[in-house]
Amino acid sequence: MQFGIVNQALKGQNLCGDACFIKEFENKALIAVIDGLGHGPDAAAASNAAVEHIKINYQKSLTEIIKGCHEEMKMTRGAAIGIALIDLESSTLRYAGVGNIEVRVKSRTTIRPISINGILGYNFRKVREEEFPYRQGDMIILHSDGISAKFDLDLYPPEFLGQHPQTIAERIAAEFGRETDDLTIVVARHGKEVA
Ligand SMILES: [Mn+2]
Repeated sequence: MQFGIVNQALKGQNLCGDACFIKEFENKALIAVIDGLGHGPDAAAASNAAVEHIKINYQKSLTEIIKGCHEEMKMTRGAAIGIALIDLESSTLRYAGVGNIEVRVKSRTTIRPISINGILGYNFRKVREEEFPYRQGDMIILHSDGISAKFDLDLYPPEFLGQHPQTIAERIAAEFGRETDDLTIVVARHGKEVA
């Protein structure tokens, strides 16, 4: 898999309240993006608590991981979280999210994973885990609300979307990054883009 990552703190802050975690294992790739409530050290403490939990529990189901993060984050101010699991063996994409982490998928079919409302560590009731087909060349993007809601993959020409995920992540961050929040975007793709 190829990945592109941009994770930057709000201007004037030393710590980023957003965090991300990527793990490749057994023909799978797990991608998590976490946005600690607000910004600064307290937001970073919340998102880092989630990352520490995922680091040692990445092989569990997305539902179990999210429930575990919720328990770990109870002493923090909480966070939004989105976790995608790409399984190259079963050609599937699983997604579960709580709060305002956005997911975009570029595929031949329309795939639109959705996060449910809530704040992990605070008010959270259930997890909804969805499964979609994953084809070689499909591109998955997870981002925090540091990227404007105006961002749309259809605004970019297909030639551009065939470039390396890091190039894509940096351009989207430059063009749709909001100046009032921490920003995280992860772009992932396995193999060449299929038109
Ligand atoms: Mn945010």
